[in-house]
Amino acid sequence: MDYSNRRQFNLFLKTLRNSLYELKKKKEVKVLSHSDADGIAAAAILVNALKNLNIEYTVEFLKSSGEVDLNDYSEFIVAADLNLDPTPNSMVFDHHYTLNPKVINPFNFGFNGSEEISASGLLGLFSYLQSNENSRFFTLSTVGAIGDRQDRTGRLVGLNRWLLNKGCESGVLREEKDLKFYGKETKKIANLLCYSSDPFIPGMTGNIKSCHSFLSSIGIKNRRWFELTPHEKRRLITKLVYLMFNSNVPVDTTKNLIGYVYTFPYEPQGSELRDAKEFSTILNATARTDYPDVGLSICLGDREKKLNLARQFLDLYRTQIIDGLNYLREKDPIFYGNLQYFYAKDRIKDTMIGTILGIAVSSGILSNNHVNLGLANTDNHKIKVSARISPQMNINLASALNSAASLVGGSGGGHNVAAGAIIPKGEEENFILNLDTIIDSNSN
Ligand SMILES: [Mn+2]
Repeated sequence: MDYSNRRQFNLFLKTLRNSLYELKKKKEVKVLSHSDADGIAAAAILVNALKNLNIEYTVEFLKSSGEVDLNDYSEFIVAADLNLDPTPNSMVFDHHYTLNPKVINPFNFGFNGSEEISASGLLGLFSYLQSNENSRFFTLSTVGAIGDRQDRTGRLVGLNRWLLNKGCESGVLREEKDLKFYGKETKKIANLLCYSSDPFIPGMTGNIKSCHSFLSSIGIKNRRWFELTPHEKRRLITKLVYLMFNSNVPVDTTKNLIGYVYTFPYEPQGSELRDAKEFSTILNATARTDYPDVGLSICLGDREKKLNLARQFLDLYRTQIIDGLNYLREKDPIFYGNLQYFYAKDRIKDTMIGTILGIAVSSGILSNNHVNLGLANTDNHKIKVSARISPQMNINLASALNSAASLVGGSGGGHNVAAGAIIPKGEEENFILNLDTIIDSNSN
C-alpha cells in the first residue's frame, strides 16, 4: 500500500469504526444479505459481531437488491452485499459499484470493490475493528472473495491480500500454488474431472467413462489428488492441458487450471471446508437451491446435520449445471448486433442462469467476443437476464443492463463484467433492442 492508499484505507476504517459505534446503540436489528457465497459469509461474520454486542437479530437472504425497498421495513436494517439505497433507519455494507456516498462501500474510498474486496471482506474488517481476534473470520472473507471470483487475475489482490496476510499470520489461512480444480480434498480424480464444470473439459465433464479411460491411458490409478506423486501430478496436468488446447478451450481458461489456492489448516484434511473454493461452492449450492440459511449455519460452525444437507444440495446443483451446459451446447445462440443470447425459458432455473452462463463463457462453449446474455423465466412470471463479457470489452455492463431494463419497467445491476436484470415477461425483445443501442452509444 502506498501513502495515498494508506490514507484512504484509514478513512475507510474510520467509517467502519463509526458504523460500529452506531450499531452498538441498537437493541435489535434485521440483517438482509445477498443469497450467494459472499453474502452468506458476510452475514455469518455480521451475526457473530451482533452476538458479541448482545444485539438481537433475524436474518433474511435476498436473490437480488431489486426485490426490496428499505423504506418498507420498520426494523433497523443492516444490509450486506446488496446494492440498496440506505435510509436513516439502516446501514448498508456493499462492494458493488456505486456513487452513493451513504453506502459503506470500498468504491467510496478509491478501492475497487469488484476485485479488491468483497462484502465478506468488508464485514471481516468491520469485525476486526471490534476485536483483533476476529482475524479468524478472514477465512470466511476469503471464501466470499473466491465465491465472487475476486481471484480472477490469478491471485487475491488489494485489500483481499491485506486480509489474507493477517489470516496467514494468525495461522488460519494458507496460500499455495496448485491445481485449481474443485474437489481435490474430497473426490477421486475421475470424479474430479467428471464434475469439473469450471473449466468444462470437453469430452470429460459429465462423462465418467471417458474420465476413467483418460486416466488408464496415461497410466494413473484413480485416487484422490493429494495421494498422487509429484511426477503423476505433473503428467496429468500436461495431458489435460494438451487435451484442452486441442478442444479450442480459450488459453486463459486452460492456464487457470493451475493457480493460487487458499486453504484453512484448522479444518480436517479431506473436508470440503478446508479449501476456499470448495467451501464457497458449498455455500453457493445452498443459495442456488434456495436454502442459504443452511450455508449460514455451516459458516457459524455446524459441521454435521447442515453440512450433510448442503452436500445433497451440492449434488443437485452440479447436476443442474451440467444439464444446463449440455442444453447450451445443443442450442445455437441468437445474434443481435453486439449481443449473443439464448432464452432458456424453464429449461434453466433463474437462480442458475448466471452461473451456467459464466461457465459457458469461461470454458469456450460460448465465444466471448460478444456481450453474452442468458434469459430464464422466474417463479413470479418475470424474466431473469444474466450477462457476461470479457474484461477487454470495456463496457459498464451493470449500468447498461440497468438502463435497458428500466426502459421496459425492470431493473438491473451487478458488476462491470457480470451483471443481471429482472424484466417483465413479454419485454424480452424490447430489452434486447434497447441494450444493443445503449452499448452502441457507449462504445462510440
Ligand atoms: Mn458479493
